[in-house]
Amino acid sequence: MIRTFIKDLKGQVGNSVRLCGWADRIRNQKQLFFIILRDHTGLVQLIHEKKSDQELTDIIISLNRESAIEVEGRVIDNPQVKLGGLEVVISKINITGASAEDIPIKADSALEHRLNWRFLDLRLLENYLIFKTQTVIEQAMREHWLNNGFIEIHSPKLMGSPSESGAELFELDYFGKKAYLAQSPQFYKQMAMAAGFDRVFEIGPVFRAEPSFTARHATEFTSVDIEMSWVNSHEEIMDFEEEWLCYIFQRVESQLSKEMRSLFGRELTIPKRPFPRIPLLEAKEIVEKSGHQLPGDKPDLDPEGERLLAKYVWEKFRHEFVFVTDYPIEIRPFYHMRHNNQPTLTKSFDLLWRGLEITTGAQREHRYDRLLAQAKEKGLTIEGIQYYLDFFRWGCPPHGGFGFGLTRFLMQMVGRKNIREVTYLYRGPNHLRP
Ligand code: AMO
Repeated sequence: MIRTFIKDLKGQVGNSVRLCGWADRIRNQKQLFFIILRDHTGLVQLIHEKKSDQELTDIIISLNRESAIEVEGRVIDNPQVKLGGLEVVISKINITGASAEDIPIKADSALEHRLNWRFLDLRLLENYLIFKTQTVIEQAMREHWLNNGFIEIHSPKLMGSPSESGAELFELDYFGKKAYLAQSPQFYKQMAMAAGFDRVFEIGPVFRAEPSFTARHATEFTSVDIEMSWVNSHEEIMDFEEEWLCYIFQRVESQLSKEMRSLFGRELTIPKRPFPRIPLLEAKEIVEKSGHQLPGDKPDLDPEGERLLAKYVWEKFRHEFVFVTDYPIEIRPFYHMRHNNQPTLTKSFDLLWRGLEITTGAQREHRYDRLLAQAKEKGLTIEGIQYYLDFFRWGCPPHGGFGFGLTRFLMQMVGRKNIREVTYLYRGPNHLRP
């Protein structure tokens, strides 16, 4: 008999079906057994009358919660059953993977404990929906890129020299030489512009040796990167990102809104264009006016500043997104292009969603002499990055792009407070297993 998914049972009333899943709950009553069966598509009530079949009764007596089972039975209408108004009368049951009696986690176990038993934690249907949402997000991203002339690249994650600054680098022994894990595909996506690929994207892992324990930092995460040629400013990159994000929202809304509402209690609002854009200098004034003193040594917004800015933007524009633009050169990498008329400011931006930074982007400096001067000014060892600087010596078009934290975006999309909850297997300073 072919397998039926629980979500499709409605169309099978009166028929015999084969179901595969986990014994979510088992209720042993005087004359009846009730089993709630779970597969990745939902939950259904199974029922067995004890005296009808002793052999079946014996099997069910031995069944532990969370065992993997295959069941055959007849689907019957029962409006009193809360789970979909139907139930399945068991005719055959096969315990294909018995579960040990003591399940090491409970629904209310602490997050750290649940992460140690991630395979069990992921069995929750809400957790499955997180990764289903991620799948739809990535599919939508790709659709939009393909409709707009992008091609996909896979750049190496083993590098002979750092891709961003020297900090946050994982170093490893590479046949007796030093190698590094890529912190970003930055240099290699720009190489595609020098190669004439025009528009590229990559979804892949990046590594940051940040000894950070916050709810929004991981040492390995999935970065979504794009780079596009023949742009005249960072404004065009922001325009592109807005359009791309709205497309993603529409796809998630049309495919998953019902499930998101019932499992996450979340209503999605498709953001309106244009998204507000505020230069960093002005953003800092807004934050300080609302009574928060920014730390003097770092010319950036701190997390509290980002939260207050989001509050201001919501009150003023009723918008959950804000682009913060024109960062000073001290806090931007050497490859960001500078404003012609204001050479201490870069043509760059961050995108915040409800106060969380999800993107960094910029127009890049593609003029060799200027790029070299900017690298020297930042104190970089030119020898190590000469291969990168060479990209700009034989005809490179003006270009720009962004890096987007997929996990952070997903966190906001599904309304979770911690990056650990939306990462399949989180990697942090204290997390290398499972
Ligand atoms: P940046 O370093 O800002 O920029 O990274 C881009 C985006 O990645 C996410 N992010 C993180 N997510 C989880 N854990 C972390 N430790 C972490 N660090 C960053 C954020 C961030 O906005 N090369 C540039 C991008 C570019 O200019 O194209 C870069 O890597 O969402």
